[in-house]
Amino acid sequence: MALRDFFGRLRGGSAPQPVPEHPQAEAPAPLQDAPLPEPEAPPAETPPPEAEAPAKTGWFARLKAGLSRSTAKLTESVVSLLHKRRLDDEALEELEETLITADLGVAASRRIVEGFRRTRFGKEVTDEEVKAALADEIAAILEPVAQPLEVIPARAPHVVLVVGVNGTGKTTTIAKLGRHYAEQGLKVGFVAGDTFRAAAVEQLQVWAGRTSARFFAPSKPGADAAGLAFDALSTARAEGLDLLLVDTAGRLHNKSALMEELRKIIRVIKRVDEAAPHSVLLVLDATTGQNAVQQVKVFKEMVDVTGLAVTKLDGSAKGGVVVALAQEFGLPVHVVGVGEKAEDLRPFAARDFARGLMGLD
Ligand SMILES: Nc1nc2c(ncn2[C@@H]2O[C@H](COP(=O)(O)OP(=O)(O)OP(=O)(O)O)[C@@H](O)[C@H]2O)c(=O)[nH]1
Ligand SMILES: [Mg+2]
Repeated sequence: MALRDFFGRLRGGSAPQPVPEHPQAEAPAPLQDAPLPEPEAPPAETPPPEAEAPAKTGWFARLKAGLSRSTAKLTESVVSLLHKRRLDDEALEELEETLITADLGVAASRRIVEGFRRTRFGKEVTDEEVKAALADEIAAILEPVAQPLEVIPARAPHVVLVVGVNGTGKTTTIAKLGRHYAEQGLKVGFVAGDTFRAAAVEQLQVWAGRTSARFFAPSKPGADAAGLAFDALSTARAEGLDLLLVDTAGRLHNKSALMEELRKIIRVIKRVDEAAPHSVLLVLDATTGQNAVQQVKVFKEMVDVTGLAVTKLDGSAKGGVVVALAQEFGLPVHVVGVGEKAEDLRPFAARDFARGLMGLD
């Protein structure tokens, strides 16, 4: 499988360039004040034929390392629960409770256990079998939602509105996506729609500089975000940008104010392009566990969310929530974040994720 190009299909534009990874160059300092990785070595013109293998290993190792806390919590309890034990009703009930405790959600946990019951009931299973069978059940839930973000440059530009509560990783995700698509040769623009906080505008501006993205800043702090988005999209059209990523404020003083602001942005950009925004990406922080489920409900009421990005799967013991999200909403999960470096934002691969969650290779 080509791991490099499943970030997003590009349609209607020039063919996507391969984006070689540089596992050997992954030592940027942790992001602090200026949350930026050092620019990496430019992509090699012709990746060596063996480049695929290290890339896969590098990414999967990072995913597994990122998920390790979730994995430890989940697999240890599952294995100790079922070790040398026949799979009877009581064992399966306990398994269901364990999965719920690991943030997989009630519906998904039930579904996984039912699948497990069909194939294994009454049997004694080895630890490895348990993990592999659970990973298969989890992958079956995740597969339908593992869909790349589809960017169509012919939309000139494809507009992605990025929403989510504050601190989930919206700005960082915009920066990482922007860099990825810029490396593929797209002309990218960032809109600093979180206009109230000067620091938020600066953060995005720094990223724009590093990514050579066109940057659209508010005229003054607290300027109308919708007006800014309107101007940015008009200019982006005139300048022939391919992709416009619009940042938004995570928190206004209350929910209805936030809803009003987001709806106004959408209303206003539709005056420039009726089909925009082409994607509404909701960014969720995995460390919040079940709270992420609640956030999807709230944002779905506000705007037409088209897909999810789940960040901070590293350092979270709550990676299982991705399974709950998939089961409950069926929304595409486009990308996952397993660290602060640019290459730590990755396409969501169902099987890798399911196996990583169960601690399998
Ligand atoms: N460990 C880890 N940190 C992340 C990840 N994604 C984002 N972060 C960090 O989370 C913090 C918040 O990220 P931002 O991108 O500023 O979040 P935001 O949603 O824009 O926040 P507001 O603008 O305050 O609403 C930053 O310190 C990021 O570096 C990730 O996948 N893993
Ligand atoms: Mg932000």
